[in-house]
Amino acid sequence: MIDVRNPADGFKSLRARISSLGPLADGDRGADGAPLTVGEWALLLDDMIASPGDNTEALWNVAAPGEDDREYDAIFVGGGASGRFGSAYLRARGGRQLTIDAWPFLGGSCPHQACVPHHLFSECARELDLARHMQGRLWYPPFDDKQASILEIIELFKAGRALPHAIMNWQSKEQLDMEYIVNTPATIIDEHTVEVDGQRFRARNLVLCTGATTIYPDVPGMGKKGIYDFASLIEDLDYEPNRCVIVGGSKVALEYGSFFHATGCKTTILTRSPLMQTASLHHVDEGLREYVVAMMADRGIEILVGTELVEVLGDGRVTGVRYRTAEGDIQQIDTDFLFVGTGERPDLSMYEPLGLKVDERGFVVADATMRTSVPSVYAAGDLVGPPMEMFKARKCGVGAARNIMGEHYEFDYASYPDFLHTTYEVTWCGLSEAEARARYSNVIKIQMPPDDADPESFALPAAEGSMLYAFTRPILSGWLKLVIDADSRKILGAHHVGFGAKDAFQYIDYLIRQPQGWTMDDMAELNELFLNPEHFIQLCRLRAGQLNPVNL
Ligand code: KPC
Repeated sequence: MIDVRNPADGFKSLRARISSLGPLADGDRGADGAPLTVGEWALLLDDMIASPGDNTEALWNVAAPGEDDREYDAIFVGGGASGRFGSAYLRARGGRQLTIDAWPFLGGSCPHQACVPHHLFSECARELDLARHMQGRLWYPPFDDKQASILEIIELFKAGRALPHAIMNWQSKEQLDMEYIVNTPATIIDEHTVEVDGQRFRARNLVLCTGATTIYPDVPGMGKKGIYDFASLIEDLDYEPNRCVIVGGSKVALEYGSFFHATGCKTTILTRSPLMQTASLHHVDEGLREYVVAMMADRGIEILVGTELVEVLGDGRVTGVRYRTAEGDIQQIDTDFLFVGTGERPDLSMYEPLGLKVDERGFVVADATMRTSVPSVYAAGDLVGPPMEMFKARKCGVGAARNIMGEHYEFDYASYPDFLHTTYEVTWCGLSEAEARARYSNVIKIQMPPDDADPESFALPAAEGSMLYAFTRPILSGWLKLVIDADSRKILGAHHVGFGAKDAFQYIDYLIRQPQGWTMDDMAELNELFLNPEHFIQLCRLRAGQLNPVNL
């Protein structure tokens, strides 16, 4: 073990080792006798991630005897978004926690393999899309897609990911006052006891936060080289793919497919259900869906709906796939890269001693207080099922912490704002137009472009980040819709395609879900920062004078 709290062990000897790993900027070098800085953590973690075999010692950040001898209120098994936020909240409430992670850093898969690289890829997809579209105009050079490399972007990410990891370890220790042990797995002994790095720890409660991993379709040829999911893509890709096939119609499939294709790697998506009509996405407006899918097809992505992967071809390495079409024929695509986006499930084998109740899909059953079927055991994040989203993971962890600390707190995540990225940012909340019409008799919408416009020549929304499209090919400049109950004037749903609206949707969702609702007149009273990405404020104001509002 390495005790990162201990000045002799953690500060002094570790600092000497860190210094040997690479150069440190002056601002990153910690003073003698002071805890590790973010820069020092980054060098250490970079080395631990790159050479796990040479870095098998656990990092201990645990109170020494006499420093805090209280019983632990909770052990968080897994230090990702749920475990870290739950731990921080419990600690802030005056409790005592211990967080354990098999990786050498806290923060989980988000900064290591999931949300952070995904956002880097989506930004690349947007930039590449613009560069390709604008090539030869203004200052844009001819677009050479041979210069856009999936492998190079992944390597860029891997070279930089130790920094966010370092911030998580540093912040959790120095600012949030958490106790943790990382770089070692936890073994569950019973509902109060966990063994870590050869030592047993006992707590009033356990909070299980170990996430989920991609499930691969059970078809012949699945073990070959050249098959990746979002995690193994980061860790294992070692060649530049020439042709991509994606199996699955999940958010991950749309997002990664848009990125791969934008780099010039021709991409085909094999999906059973139409994109964005899968059970995992709720409240998707059909107009928004049609625009998103049409714009993916416009860019040349092949989307084969109603299809099923039947075999992966190749001798050791993928050379093609065979799939069944909607009509029942068997077809083949030659490819050197198969990406799996068919959803995720947790591995619960480590929890066998607990005898937890599990649902029919394989997720841990937990109630709204995050309690599992075992009274002192809570579960949080991807372990309890969809949505596999950051807000849910973090708030589940916090919910468990609040209940453990004596508050009765229920977290209902049945309704939430949602988003994905293609080459656009796509955001939505509340009801789709069809859902609103099924529930209310007098629904109007504010939409751009309107249904009767020719979107190829209707140069709006021209939202922020799509102005260049608006002035070159208006249909590419985005799409928006606000759904309103004309009788009460309450906003029922908001739907947007175009860059920059995600921030606003966090707040719009909260406001329209208030018990008293939020009206188009309330929206019209806001002060827009013009030009703004989603135009909703000024468009509501244009209609707010009408006693009986009609479509815009
Ligand atoms: C940079 C960043 O916030 C992504 S990593 C988040 C991990 S955690 O704060 O534990 O949810």
